[in-house]
Amino acid sequence: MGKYDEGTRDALAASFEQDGFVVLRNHFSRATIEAWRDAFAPLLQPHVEQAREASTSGNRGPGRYYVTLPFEGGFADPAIFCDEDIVGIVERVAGPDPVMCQLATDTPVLGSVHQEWHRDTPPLFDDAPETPSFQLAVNFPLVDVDDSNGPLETTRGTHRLSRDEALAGLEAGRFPAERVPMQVGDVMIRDVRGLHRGTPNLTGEPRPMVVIGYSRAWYFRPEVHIDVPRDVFAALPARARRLLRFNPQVDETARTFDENYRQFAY
Ligand SMILES: O=C(O)CCC(=O)C(=O)O
Repeated sequence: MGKYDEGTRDALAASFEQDGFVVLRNHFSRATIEAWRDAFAPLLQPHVEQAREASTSGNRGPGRYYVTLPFEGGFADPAIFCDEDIVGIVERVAGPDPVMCQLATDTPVLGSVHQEWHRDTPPLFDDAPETPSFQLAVNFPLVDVDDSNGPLETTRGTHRLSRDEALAGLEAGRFPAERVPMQVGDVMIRDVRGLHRGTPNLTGEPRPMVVIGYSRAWYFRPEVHIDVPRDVFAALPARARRLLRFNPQVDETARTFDENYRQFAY
């Protein structure tokens, strides 16, 4: 049981088709997301310390951290990654039987700057940018996000254009930049080809944004994966297990500080 009926999911998918993203307001409970925030804080800290020791700041550009989440505890809750409304919309825009391929966070801290405008993936086929969606990101913040702490800045309708066309349209004002403030509990579903960028976090508090990646049934992204502990996998409902089918199963999750998903901007 989701929150939305089939007609509402159809309407949200239609809005996605047009804009390249859709925001579900107040979708998850604040208590659930605050538990994620509390579990996330100790995972970020070693990355910040490692960067400080190396006299840098950020593993994803200045003041910006990409941190993979271990697939365990609340982070492996099928009520989140297998949410019926979210998967219902993902299936409408990226086809039936999708694959979940990524569970991570993007966190700008004080000292972060504007990213370059970018998309997260190249087109599926050279010179054919208008293909239907094949790679989606589901984003939700672990803190309230407003102009002060680095809201995502995006554009509407650039997800099925070439990079050059999208950038020219942005420059000419045809696709105006739009900041997306989000409250804890809000969820954004976006085509990763939409032109977007991170903005600076001007506060002393990190701004973690979860990213769950979903791909078309046949699309495999070797640059990301989720280590799924066998015992966690075995306890999941069938639909959740199916979503995770391309991921390796492991005895236990690794705590690695070597984030190797570095090539993310196209
Ligand atoms: O965290 C954000 O607001 C955007 C991050 C982003 O677009 C990226 O790192 O690719």
